[in-house]
Amino acid sequence: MKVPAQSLIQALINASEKGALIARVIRAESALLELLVQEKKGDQKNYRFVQDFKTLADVLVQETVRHDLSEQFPGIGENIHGEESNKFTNVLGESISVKIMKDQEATAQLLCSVLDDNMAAASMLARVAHEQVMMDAGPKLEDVSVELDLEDLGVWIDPIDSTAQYISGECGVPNTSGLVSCGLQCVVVLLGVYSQSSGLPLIGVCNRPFVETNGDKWTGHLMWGVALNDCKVFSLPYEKTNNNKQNLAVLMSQSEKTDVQKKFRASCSVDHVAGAGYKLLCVNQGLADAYVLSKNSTYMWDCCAPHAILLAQKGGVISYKSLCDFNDDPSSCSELSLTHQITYHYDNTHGTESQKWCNQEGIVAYSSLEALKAVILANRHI
Ligand code: 2IP
Ligand code: CA
Repeated sequence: MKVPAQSLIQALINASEKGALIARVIRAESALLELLVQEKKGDQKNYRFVQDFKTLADVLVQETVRHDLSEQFPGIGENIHGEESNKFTNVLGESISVKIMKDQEATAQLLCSVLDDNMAAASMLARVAHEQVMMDAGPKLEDVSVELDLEDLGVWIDPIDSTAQYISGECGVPNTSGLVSCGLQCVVVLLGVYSQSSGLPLIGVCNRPFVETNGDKWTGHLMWGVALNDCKVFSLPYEKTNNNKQNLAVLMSQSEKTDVQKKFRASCSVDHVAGAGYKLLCVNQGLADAYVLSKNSTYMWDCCAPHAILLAQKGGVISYKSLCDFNDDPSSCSELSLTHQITYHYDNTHGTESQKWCNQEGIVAYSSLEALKAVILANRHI
């Protein structure tokens, strides 16, 4: 069945905004947040963290998106993959699958059993999950006139990227380039649509629930993009905001290998900010030219949405390995960009459950071919 890309983008935007609302409501009630945090166990553990958290916020956002998209696009639900499993174990040791029920009352009842009979909290969450949310996509949406084959679509959701920042709840401070190194501002709800046949990302919606605060309430910001054959559209006019930097502005994880950091520092300005999604989004927004990660610590749900926006901007995401393997003249990197984009449809079957879906060979996100060329040169620096 063919569906207009315009209506799918609008539905994704609305769903991401509902996710952002849930994230804000839970954060506003700190006692509730503490109540909701459960430690990840076994296979679901992201090995880099001593403690990793699975929050009800994550699961609730993911299941709300699944529910809302499925209502409008029947059948898409089976092809929606999220970072989280929707299974929760309550204090009585009962295993409960969190899902959005047919009405608010039924959802509240279900959540109540996860929340140790705290009906007040359950009702509050159920109310937001069933709210009608409509968000303006901006004038660029009218430029999207293509249709999509619904059966070919898959969706990756990262309900709350930068979970650690979300839980610690600090308010970060932007530096002079506009980058926020840590804090709630690094949290992003990521919804990415890809083609099951090509594996390439098609649509991305990145919603930051916490951008500005008056000390009491937070407001957010959203960016979307679509890259479908000749239809390449994104929500913001692309303004390169790091013009004051003479060197290539590269983002890296705090935990990036020291030799890789050293190599890039020799010719680039290197910054650390939290969150894989936020780092990618900073490249989308022109706050950085590239994000380089040599390790396998990002996942498909982290990258799919901002990757689609980068493709709309004529940038992209390739693996760090393919960057290192590229021996040709850097000015011919358009071929590399054309043939080596990261794809989202195959798992790494040998890994544990969470390692299956990681970007095994690292990633390099770049805002343009010129940025990719500069990254290739910087990476060759001895
Ligand atoms: C994490 C989160 C981390 C990131 C890691 C992601 O996702 O974005 O911040 O590490 O790669 O998988 P780093 O900040 O070092 O780049 P989540 O918070 O959803 O587990
Ligand atoms: Ca993540």
